[in-house]
Amino acid sequence: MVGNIVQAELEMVKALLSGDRRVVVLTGAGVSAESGVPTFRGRDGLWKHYRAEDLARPDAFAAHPELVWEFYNWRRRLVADCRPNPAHRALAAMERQIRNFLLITQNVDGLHVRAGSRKMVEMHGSLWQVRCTVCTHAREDFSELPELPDCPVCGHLLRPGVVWFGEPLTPGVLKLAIEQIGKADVFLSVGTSNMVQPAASFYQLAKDHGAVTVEINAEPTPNTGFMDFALHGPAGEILPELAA
Ligand code: BV8
Ligand code: ZN
Repeated sequence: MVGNIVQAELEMVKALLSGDRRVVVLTGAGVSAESGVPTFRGRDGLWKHYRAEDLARPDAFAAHPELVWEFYNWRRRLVADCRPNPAHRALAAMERQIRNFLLITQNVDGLHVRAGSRKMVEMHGSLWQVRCTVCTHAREDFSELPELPDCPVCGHLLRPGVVWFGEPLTPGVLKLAIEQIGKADVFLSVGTSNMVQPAASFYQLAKDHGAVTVEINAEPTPNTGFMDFALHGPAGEILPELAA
């Protein structure tokens, strides 16, 4: 029993994750909450009196590059001290147990990789990526970067290697997500408020294809009513029950 979730529901969802079914999992910030990473829209907010949506934007970076970089450097330092939690580890275990498995994460904290997930896509990029605002220079960089770094190739400003609001997703990433979700037998949405597009509409792609849809979240979201199962509680407690 997890919280007030009916054991029978847990067992039914667990049974779906066996055999040769194609499973796609979408995760959001709620999966990292138990690692101490602040969510976007939760009570703890993300940073002082700013909303992430006001800083995670190209126009904010163009107007105040140092301020936006401070926001990302602060998050890099915060996340560097966080550890994957049982939710991340359960998803890495699922990947080993289920032959046809793909994890699509909205998160940029890199905790799924650190937990051992490999069959995955970071659809919004990563805090640990930096790329040039002008040339094609891009790199993974785990070092302390207190100042906004310059490009070692062309000297222009670097930027965080994430997808900002108002920016398109990397075409290949979106194509892979749509392809794989369109073939899924089971679609799990875990730890996301389903407020950000296109991720918030992925469940519909799965449903249209006849997949069974499952929401695992601390609280209901706008998609809850459309899902076949809704398991509300901490991902760090529910996912290990499904991966056991
Ligand atoms: C796009 C990287 C099109 C940055 C992120 C005007 C112009 C253009 C586009 C738009 C527009 N108006 C709206 C849009 C679409 C826009 C959008 O959706 N806006 C929203 C705010 C309305 N989307 C975009 O702009 C996307 N691009 O549409 O491109 C296009 C095409 C061509 C040309 C130009 C444009 C790009 C969106 C990507 C934005 N970048 N991140 C950064 O991180 O700094 S999104 C950001 O939000 C994070 O990645 C985060 O993951 C994501 C979603 O949030 P959640 O993960 O759901 O987190 P949240 O806090 O909301 O919820 C957490 C949940 O967990 C809660 O429900 C909570 O209850 C639960 N929870 C908490 N603890 C637990 C738990 N659950 C389980 N266990 C727990 N312990
Ligand atoms: Zn450059």
